[in-house]
This record gives sequence, C-alpha cells and structure tokens, in this order.
Amino acid sequence: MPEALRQNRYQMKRCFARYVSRGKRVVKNQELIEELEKSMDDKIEKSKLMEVRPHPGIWEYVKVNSDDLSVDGISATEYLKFKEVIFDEKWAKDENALEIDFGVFDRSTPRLTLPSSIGNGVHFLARFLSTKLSENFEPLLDYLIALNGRGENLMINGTLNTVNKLQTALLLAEVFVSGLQKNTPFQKFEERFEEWGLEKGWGENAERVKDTLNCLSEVLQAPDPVNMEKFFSRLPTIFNIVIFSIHGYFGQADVLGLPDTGGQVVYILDQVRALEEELLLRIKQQGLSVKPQILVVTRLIPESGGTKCNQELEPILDTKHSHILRIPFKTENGVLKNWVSRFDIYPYLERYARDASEKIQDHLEGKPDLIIGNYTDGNLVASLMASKLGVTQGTIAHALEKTKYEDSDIKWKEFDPKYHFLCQFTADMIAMNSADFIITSTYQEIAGSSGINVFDPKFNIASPGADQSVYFPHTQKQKRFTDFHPVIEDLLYSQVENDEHVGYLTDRKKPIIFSMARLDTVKNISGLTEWYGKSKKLRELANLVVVAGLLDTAKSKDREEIAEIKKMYSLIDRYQLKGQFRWIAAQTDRYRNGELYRCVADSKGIFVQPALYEAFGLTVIEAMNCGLPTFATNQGGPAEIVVDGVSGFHINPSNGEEASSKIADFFEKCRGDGSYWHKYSTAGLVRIYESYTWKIYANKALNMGSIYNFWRQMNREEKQAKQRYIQMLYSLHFRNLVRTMQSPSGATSQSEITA
Ligand code: UDP
Ligand code: LCN
Repeated sequence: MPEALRQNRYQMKRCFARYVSRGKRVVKNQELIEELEKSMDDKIEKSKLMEVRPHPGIWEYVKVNSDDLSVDGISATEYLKFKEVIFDEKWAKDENALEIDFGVFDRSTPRLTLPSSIGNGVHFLARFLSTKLSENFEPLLDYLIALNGRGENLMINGTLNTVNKLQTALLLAEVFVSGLQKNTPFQKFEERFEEWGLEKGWGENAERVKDTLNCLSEVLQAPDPVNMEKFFSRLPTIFNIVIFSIHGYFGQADVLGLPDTGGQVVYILDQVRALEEELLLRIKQQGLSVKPQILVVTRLIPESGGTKCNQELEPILDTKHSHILRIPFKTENGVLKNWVSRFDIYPYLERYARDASEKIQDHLEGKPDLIIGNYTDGNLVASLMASKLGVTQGTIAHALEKTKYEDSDIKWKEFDPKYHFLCQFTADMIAMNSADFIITSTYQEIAGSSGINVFDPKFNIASPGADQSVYFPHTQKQKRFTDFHPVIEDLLYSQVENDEHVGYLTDRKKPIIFSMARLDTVKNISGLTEWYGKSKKLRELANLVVVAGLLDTAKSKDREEIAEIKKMYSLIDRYQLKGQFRWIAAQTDRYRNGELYRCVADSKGIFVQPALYEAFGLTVIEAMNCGLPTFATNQGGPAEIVVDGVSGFHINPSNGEEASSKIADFFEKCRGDGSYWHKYSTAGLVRIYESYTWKIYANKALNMGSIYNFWRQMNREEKQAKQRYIQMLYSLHFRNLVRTMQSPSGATSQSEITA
C-alpha cells in the first residue's frame, strides 16, 4: 500500500481529501472504491490500482494519514477499538471490559492456511486425521468397536481389540469374499464374518463388502485422505437426525410468505427429502435394514391462522419416515398462543430446549445421531440439546442477521430495541462455537463477517438446490402444469385489482421482468419498483411483475412489512405505474409458482433478485432451473451462483440507474438477436446442474455428520473444556441479556397466554 500511494501521490491525496471531506467516520468498501475511481484520471493507472487482489479471510489493518499519506500497520484489536470508540467511547476504552476468546481452547485444532481451502473442512479434516492416525490407530479402533445401531454391534466387535487382529481379519475376509459372486448377499456369509469378529455394515453384497474391507485395509496400511473420506462415508453412524427450525410458521401448506417464513421452510423440506433419500440408499448399501428417521422440530402455534402449525405431528410429504414435530412455547403462565417475531423469541428458548429434548427422545425412542440447527434460534437450541446429550451438532449458518442489516455490528445499540441483536449475536456466537461443523450455502457466508475464525476446519460449503420436479425448464412442454394456466393468466393479465393483485398490464406483448420475495426491506422489492418507475427505457421495453407480501397494511403484523406496503403504494402513485406494473400478493403453492416462473419465461422475460443483501437466494436457483435469464444482486450468495455475463448478470442494488440500464440493454439485445435470450436461459441451466442440486448437498452433509462425529470423540478433552466456557457464557451472560430484553411486539402479554 505505501508503494501504491507513493506512485500516485497526487491523485491519492485528492482521493483521501475526498474521503475526509465527506465527514463520515465510517466509510464502506464500496464507497471507498467509488471515490477512488473518481479521483483517477489516467485509465491505465486506474485499472492497475483497481486490481484489488482479494485474499478472503486474511485481513490487514492500516492507519493512513490523509495529509502526508504515511501508512502504519495496526493490529486487529487496535482497529476494532478505534472503530468502537466512534460509537461508544466509554465502553471501548474500558481496559477491563469482558473479552471473550474461544481461541485459547483450540490449541490442537488444526487450522487451514490457504484461503482457497476455506469451506472445505471435510477434506482438510480427512487429511489431518490421516496424519494423526498414522501415529496411533487406537482411537479409530475404539470408535469402530463402539459402533452400534439399535443395540446391535456394527462393523467389528470387541474381539478385534488390536490393530493387528483387525488387519488380519480384514485380510482373511477380503480373500474370502473375492471368491464369491459379486452379487452374493451379505446374509449368505454373515456367520462366517462373525467368526472373524466382523459384524454387519460392510455392504449389501460381496462386491460392496470387498470394497469397504479394502478401503479400511488401505487406511490402516498408510492413511490417506481419499480413502479416509471414503471410509467414513460408508460407516453406518447416522440413522436418526433432528433438524431444528423453530420460528415462523413452519408447515407444508399455506405458510410461505407469512412473516419470518420463507426460504428456510423450503430449504428444510427439500433438505429432508434429499437426506432421507441418501440415508435410505446408504443403509441399503451397508446391507442394513434400519428405518432412518428425520424429525424437523419447530414451534407449535395454537393460534395458527388456518395453517397446520397447531398440529403436533405431521408426516413430511414425499418421504417415507420423516415428520414435523411441533412443540409449543411455554412460560410459567402457560402455553403461548400466538406467533412471535423471530427477533423476540429468545425468552422462550431455554424452556423449549428442555421440552423438545424430552419429546424428541420419546418419539425416536432414544437419542438422535445428529442434531442440525437452522438460524439463530434453532442453532441455540441445537447447542443446548447436543451438549446435554453428547450428540454431534451441525449448524446451518445462513441468513444470519448480522450480514443482512447494514452496520448492525457497530450500531447494535441503536438497533437493539427493535431487533434484539445483542441476544442474537451472542446466541450465534455460542452456537457457532459449540457446533462440530458448520454448513454454509456459499463461500461469502463464511468469508464475509461471521466473526469466527474462517480458517477453522469446521466450515463447509454445501449449497442447496431446488426441487427439480417443481422447478424445471419451460421448454419441457410435456411436464408442464398446464392446469394452472388459466389462474396464472388471470394473476398476470386480468385488468381487475383486488385483494390478490394491484396494478395491471395493458400491453401483454412485452416481456415480463419478474421478482418474488418476502416484503422485507432487505429484499428491496420496493427498490426494484422504483428503478423501474424511474427508467423510461425499461418501461418501454418490458412490464414489471412482483410477487411480494401482503397488499393491505391492516392484514400484516410485521413492522417491516407494513412500512414496505406503504412504500409500494406511494411508488405506484408517484410513478403512475398502473398499466405497466402488477403487484401480486405472496404466493404459497410451489407447483403453481414453478409454472409461474415458466410462464414468465414464455414471455421471454427475466428474473430479477434485487436484494440489498441476500444470504443465498433460493429464488435465483428456482428461476434458473426454469430457464429464466437472471439478474441478481451482487451482495451475497447470488454473486456466486450467477457468473456475471456468463450464466446471468450481477446488479448492484445500491445503484439503481446502472441496474436498470443493464436490464434494458439485455432486452434491447434480445430484440436485435433472437438467440440472445436463449443463450442466457441455457447457460443458467448448465450452471445449476453442475453445482446446485440437492443430491450433491445430501451426500456432502452426511459425510460431514460421519467424519466430525469421529473428530469430536478424538478431540474430546478440548471439546469439553470449551463447552464449559460456553456454558459459563450462557448462564452468566446470555440469560441476563434475555432477562432484560423488552418485547416490542408485546408478545408476552397475558392476553396471549393460555393456562
Ligand atoms: N416464496 C414463495 N412465495 C412468495 C415468496 C417467496 O413461495 O410469495 C418462496 C420462494 O419460491 C423461495 C422462498 O420462498 O423458495 C424464498 O427463499 P429465498 O432464499 O429467496 O429468500 P428468504 O425468504 O429465505 O429470505
Ligand atoms: C432464513 C430464511 O431463509 C428466511 O426465509 C427467513 O425468514 C429467515 O431465515 C429468517 O427466518
């Protein structure tokens, strides 16, 4: 940096003078770059300077004097202190303020060192374990001896209590199965295996058994990461999974679009289907006949507004053995009847964790093998339960609010009365640190600002997919849900305005710019509406249709949604949008929505995801699966899903003018070249099939469950020490935060509680 500043001294001085003259004490990266761009006249110099080389996860802190451009390196602590002084001087300067450091417990946890390995924890761990085990195989041996399913020994029994004995048994067995027909079922030679100390679980037939035996022999001879990962992916360790997703309305019908109920529900139901399918396949391949169970545990809401969220147990559609289990929030006054915003949920969670733990063990007739949490509330409860029962814990770290609400890390005090970020960030810290592994959907979710060491091998990227029986290309004519066409025709083109749609389209020949999201501020649907309103060119080229939230403030209970509804009406007025714009209320039927995306594709339209920040962006992959060219925010997950200019386009949500003109440019090119639209439609599909499917996801997630389960046992002592520290933080700090929390929605008032 000093060198770069010296080379362009004049321009840099101008640039820094501009930063300072803004009078802002905190300036974002984006703004820094914009100013920098403005200050440079010379094109070549500019492109040299703008060639920022990102080293994700590696931070450098410097202090620059804007007068003489001198640069001094400073430490992370100094930087944070400096930043905090701006907001709360007294606190930031308190030398004895509480500092929390989990790092001290992770002395023997290996650390990734390459930014390119971030998010690839499983591979890294397999490599690390290979080295560790080559020094001593005992832990693996003990682990295998202890394996059992429903009280039955699996893989090996206690007679193989030394590595030598195990190696000999493997050799004998391998020679034996080599002489059998490949498809000989395990049952045919089960007794023979028992004589050698080998139990069920090696495979369904001679061929599979041989391969697994060989894999372990290789590991024992000279452990290598590839065989290690393969061996763990074959071990029968996971049969029962609990997935927590507590807040919102969690159901299978008529819930999407309700406050706090969006992608998470879709994600989890699809995830369960994919996990069950993969579990069934694995169990069959292991030669076992265990029935796997997956329980999605959520909140039972007595006043459920016509949804099924007041039912305790509900089988999950398109699965064989999976259920939704609902447990109510209880207080000393009884059961809480109404929905509670996810921001106000903290006071109920501890009791919930206790109640849930009991119910779950009743239902499963024992402990689960893996507990997965979603979102802050689910992750906190997952940590409480996992640490109590000693079960492996996975955390799904997406949609964390710290990244969704700009500056929420430094302005938490200002935000706290409304959002209770203090509770939330503390809960996230507790859950993330107690988790055995963390699944994120994208690289950015880790390398962003999770506040946790991103070189920790617990981080793994496993991106979700979209259900391909619902979201498939518009060109697959024979599969299309044509029964919905009359309703969709009406939704899009009827000239009436009612409870379900406002605005109308007069020229139906124009392509449709389509968007669909909850009506949250961060989703920026009102932003897109405004960009469209302001752009004459765009209004000439295309119509705008958005599906979002409710159309009537009186019907919404969500403070943010109410503000957005008002804003939408004022935009319709200000820009006189009627005739070119249709606003449709939240749609809950995913089959119909799938067809809706395809009908938009029939109009040669596009999908736009304009969010100010998007953690992942399920709608982006749904649209791409349906063959819709997609323009997606460059803030968050969509920036990774879409490769700009190749499989779709990026737009900058804070520069509406630029976004509108990029979209207009696309439509103009489509007018001039009939193949242009198809090119992007196809490229989007290619991108999906190579990286974003549920099959890929389920395979990765189960491998994580298996290998981290072993690691937590190997690393038991350190884990316990850390857990003690976390418990202390929970009891002494978190509980206090919850106790002093004010409930802005008044959700705890007596009227809403039944005895
Ligand atoms: N969705 C829906 N109806 C609506 C709005 C959204 O069915 O009115 C679905 C949408 O198809 C997607 C999910 O809700 O499956 C939204 O997921 P996304 O990741 O885009 O956003 P989130 O709501 O999770 O923040
Ligand atoms: C995660 C999601 O995907 C959203 O749909 C939720 O509203 C958000 O979390 C908060 O629950």
